[in-house]
Amino acid sequence: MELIDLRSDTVTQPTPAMREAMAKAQVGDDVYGEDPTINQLQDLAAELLGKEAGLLIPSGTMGNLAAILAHCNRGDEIILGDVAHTFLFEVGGIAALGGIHPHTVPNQPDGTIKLDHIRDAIRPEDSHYPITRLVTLENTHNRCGGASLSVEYTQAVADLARANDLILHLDGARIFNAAAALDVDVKELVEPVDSVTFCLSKALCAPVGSVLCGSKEFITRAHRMRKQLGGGMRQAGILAAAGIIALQEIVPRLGEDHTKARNLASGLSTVPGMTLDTDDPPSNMVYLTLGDEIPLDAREVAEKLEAHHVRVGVVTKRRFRLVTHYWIDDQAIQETIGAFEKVLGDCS
Ligand code: TLP
Repeated sequence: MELIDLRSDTVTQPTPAMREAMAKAQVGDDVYGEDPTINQLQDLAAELLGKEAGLLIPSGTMGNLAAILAHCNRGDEIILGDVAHTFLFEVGGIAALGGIHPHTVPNQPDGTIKLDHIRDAIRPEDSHYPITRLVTLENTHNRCGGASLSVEYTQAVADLARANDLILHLDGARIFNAAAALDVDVKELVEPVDSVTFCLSKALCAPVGSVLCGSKEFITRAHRMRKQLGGGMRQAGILAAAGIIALQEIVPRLGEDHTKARNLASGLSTVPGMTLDTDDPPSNMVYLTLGDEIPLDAREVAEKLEAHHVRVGVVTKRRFRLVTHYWIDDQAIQETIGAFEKVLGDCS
């Protein structure tokens, strides 16, 4: 029996069309800018997002880091949410490698940051303070249940940033999920931001890669940062070929993953022994918490689910994250609900 892997959409394998395109990809030395498939992917990404230029980066973590390094000087401060991926899960790279000071402000449950909190975090001119340089947002917001930030909210943050001479960067690892969830053109969602990173290797099934987009002048600086971080690639057109298929064939179907997440949540909402954050998940993520009556912790429950061929993400001692994606079909959703019923039923 095949494993149903709901830990993340990062576990997605390349589709057969991707593998074929990878095998046939024309390649060149990208450090010389000579890989035609990478150039095609970068142009396509920039065009889809309505930005001047794009840059293929090995990962989302490196994309955010290269962007922030390209925008900031050592000792600068950036404002970001207290459960932002860049703050929680990027190994403190901005501080360790860039000397950049993170100033966290509370993320609201819908992934936003209150405008007043951003305003209050901006440092006045004073020799005691670091210089506030940039604000980052995350869309969809991973730790906030996969919530999408609207065009209006993003624009309001951009207006505030501009009025205070700040740059706005977007961790748009799952920006195409946000566009699908909100039913808007992705261009509109990213129009207000100065730079955006999105990932090809999450819900979009490509094996590797993220693309950073922004102005030509910014991408030239980010290109230098990518090289400095050791992220210059050579014949990576093999990877870009999968990325092109991701944008052409996987982006249009992301809504199906959201429907599957809603079906999963609706089935799980009737299972005793746990509480869902919401039974109407905003994109492809379902978060849930074990009830007090369950004597096992999340890791122990996860081990038992694995015996039923279901693998889930353990977030904390009592919390799980389940992410739907291309390789999860309706039957897998039903089997997952059945596995939870069995495991929690057996131990309550
Ligand atoms: N997120 C991963 C884990 O790191 C938690 C996941 O399974 O969701 N921004 C956001 C919003 C992300 O969710 C991730 C990956 C990244 C950036 C980093 O991307 P990679 O893994 O390519 O460095």
